[in-house]
Amino acid sequence: MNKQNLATFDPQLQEMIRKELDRQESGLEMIPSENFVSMAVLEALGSVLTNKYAEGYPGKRYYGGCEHIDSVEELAINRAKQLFDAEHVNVQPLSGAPANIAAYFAIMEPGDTILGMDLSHGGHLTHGHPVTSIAKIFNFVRYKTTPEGLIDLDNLRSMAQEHKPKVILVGYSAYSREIDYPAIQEIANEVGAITMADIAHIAGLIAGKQMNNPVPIFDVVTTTTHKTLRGPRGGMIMCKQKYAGAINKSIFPGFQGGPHENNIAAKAIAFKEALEPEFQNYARQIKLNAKVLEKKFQEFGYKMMFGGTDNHLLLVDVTPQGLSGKEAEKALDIAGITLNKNMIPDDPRSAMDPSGIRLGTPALTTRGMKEMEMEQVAELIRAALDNHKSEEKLLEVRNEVHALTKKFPLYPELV
Ligand code: DSN
Repeated sequence: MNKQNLATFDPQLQEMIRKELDRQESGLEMIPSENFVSMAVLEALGSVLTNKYAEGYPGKRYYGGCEHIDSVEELAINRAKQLFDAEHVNVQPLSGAPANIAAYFAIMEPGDTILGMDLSHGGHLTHGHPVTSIAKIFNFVRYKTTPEGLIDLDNLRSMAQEHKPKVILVGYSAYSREIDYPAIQEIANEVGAITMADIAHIAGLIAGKQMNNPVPIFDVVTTTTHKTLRGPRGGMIMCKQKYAGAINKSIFPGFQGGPHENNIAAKAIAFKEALEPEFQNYARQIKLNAKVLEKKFQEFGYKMMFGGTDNHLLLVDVTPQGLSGKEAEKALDIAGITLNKNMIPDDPRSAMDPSGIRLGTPALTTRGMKEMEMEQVAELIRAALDNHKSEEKLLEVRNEVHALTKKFPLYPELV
């Protein structure tokens, strides 16, 4: 076995990691699906649990030597159940897309119809975008938001009556409003559909009791664990007991092989962190910070989609500022502010060069930034957008960004 550490064995790679750490430390991370994990989560990810094969589930494995792995996985499951009030939890999905795909196969047959939100209105690729492989297997019918940015329940009801879907899917990756789960469940009951929610973006806000929780109501709920939930990169499925067997079989042996138990241990740590009362303050602050951005953007006259935000993110059409989403992303990148270009509802432009930008507050809130800093962040965004043609001005903004982030050290243990 190689006995050298990373620094001596592979300084080339270590330097790449150091540069990425420096980028994360010195910039303003505003991609709403990103966050910064704790040292305890990092430690579990780098633990010897990565060495172990454990196909199967606790108590029913295809390999020997799983007694400690079983304890780890059971701990993660029990903490997730407590956190979300779930009847059944599968912590093995490798990430959000595999979780969604496995869930579809657990509750549908090929050719079945599923009603999901249009991508440009905030849905996700795995919610049936035609470019995905699953769109060839299931019949995705897409609903949209109203011009005011709401989910039109009357329209959803008539679409459900017309298409008789096997599944109604909610939960979005670029939508900034709350979701009325009981109302959706009522529509599903009327047409005999299974309800599914993908809460990947808002799981931390739900765990922190700042947004409605679909888990006790809906049949199946999928999530990632690395966004607002602030755990390791990974996925999870929660469901009613009646779907437990189908969900488990769909994950393994249906789609995946050996679970990544180092990752599952890191999930268990993130769930313990999210069960602490302090996490509720964190989730509350994410929303307060997003509201400050909303207020400032209103002052600037920015065109916010869905009329603003109830969660951690904002979707802004930057066309009136005289640039595309791609140009805005690039200018902000030069200024040290990281976010992503994004389609706006019924975007006339393409996905690679759309009209909007999507930004959020979970990562900056983890650093300890509050309302006062958000006011400054909004001004920095405006300065970058207003000066997007001047590299010199963008670099001046970058200096201000560095001065701000210096006050909020991220991983002092690692520098
Ligand atoms: N890629 C994630 C996001 O940024 O929203 C969703 O999978």
